[in-house]
Amino acid sequence: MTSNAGARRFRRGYIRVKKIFLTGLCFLIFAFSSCQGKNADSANGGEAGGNAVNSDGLIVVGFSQVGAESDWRMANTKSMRETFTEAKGYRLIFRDAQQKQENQIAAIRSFISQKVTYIVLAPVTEDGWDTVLKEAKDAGIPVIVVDRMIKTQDNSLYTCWIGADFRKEGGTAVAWMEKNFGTDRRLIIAHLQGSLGSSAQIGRTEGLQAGIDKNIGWRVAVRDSGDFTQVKGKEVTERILKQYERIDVLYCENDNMAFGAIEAMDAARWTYGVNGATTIISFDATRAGLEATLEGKINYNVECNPLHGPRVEEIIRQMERGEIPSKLAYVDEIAFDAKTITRADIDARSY
Ligand code: GYE
Repeated sequence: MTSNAGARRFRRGYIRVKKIFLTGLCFLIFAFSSCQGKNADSANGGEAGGNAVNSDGLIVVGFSQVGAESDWRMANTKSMRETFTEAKGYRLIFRDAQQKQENQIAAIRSFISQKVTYIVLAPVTEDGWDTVLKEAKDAGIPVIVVDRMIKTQDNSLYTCWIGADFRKEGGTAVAWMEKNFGTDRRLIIAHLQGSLGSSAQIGRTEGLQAGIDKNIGWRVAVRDSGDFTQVKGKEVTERILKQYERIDVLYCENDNMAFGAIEAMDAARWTYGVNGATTIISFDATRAGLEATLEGKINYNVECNPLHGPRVEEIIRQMERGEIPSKLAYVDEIAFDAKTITRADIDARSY
């Protein structure tokens, strides 16, 4: 009996020790795994949360720029570079895509792997961004689209957009043409388009097309892309001047292509501008564009404002404060007529 009671006591003690040991083990496993979980969260959430700063305490902005194809673009790059400086608390990683979408996609992927705080994208074309922007979204990096727009079914792929109303710019040019030429007079138009598939081209072309659809006398004799550059604008115009004897309006989708067209016209002794046979309409109204307008070479120049740096910074400031910026924001713009522009208008230009 005695030995049986001793054995029972021993077994009860053994079970108690085993219970304590197992509870302790469970506790240790639980503590270890939840601790692991926390580390994993902070690796994703902390670094990819969109508000991370780098080790110097700077906000890192990866900016994928279209290229350096025009005066407008150079002014836009300058505005971004002057805004996102270390003195103001930023580190800017600038990538020039040389007008190629594949370079922009590669730039965005490198921004993601560098874990930048914000991605700023000036897209070359509207289509083809879903895959890479999904990658940015999955990494938790906000994407601010600037200047041209993107086309996507999923609006959550970008935080917001800021830029110009290109369709309205085209409409402004058409209203001026209607005022100066009337709506049913026969009007032969040559149309120099920007980079095909870019919002600036699409909107300015749609604006003109609406005028053509409405005004029976107007006809586009020729339409070709000069890719927003002076060199291509010149080449295309040279071809047009060889093919056509009469062009009433050259509708040129930016200043640099207009400069190229002017070179071609000068070489061909073709008259243009306020005293010539061909009226030139241009877009951007950069300083050089306004000089050409004041000289009477460009008849009408519709402004497109490139100073987006401070606007993008304001969006980032809002987000840093935890506010949600407006999804779409349009910049106000005006236009200049060669007959009324003054030197003071040009002096007031900062780009
Ligand atoms: O008009 C042109 C530039 O997207 C608004 O791109 C911009 C356009 C601008 O190359 O000059």
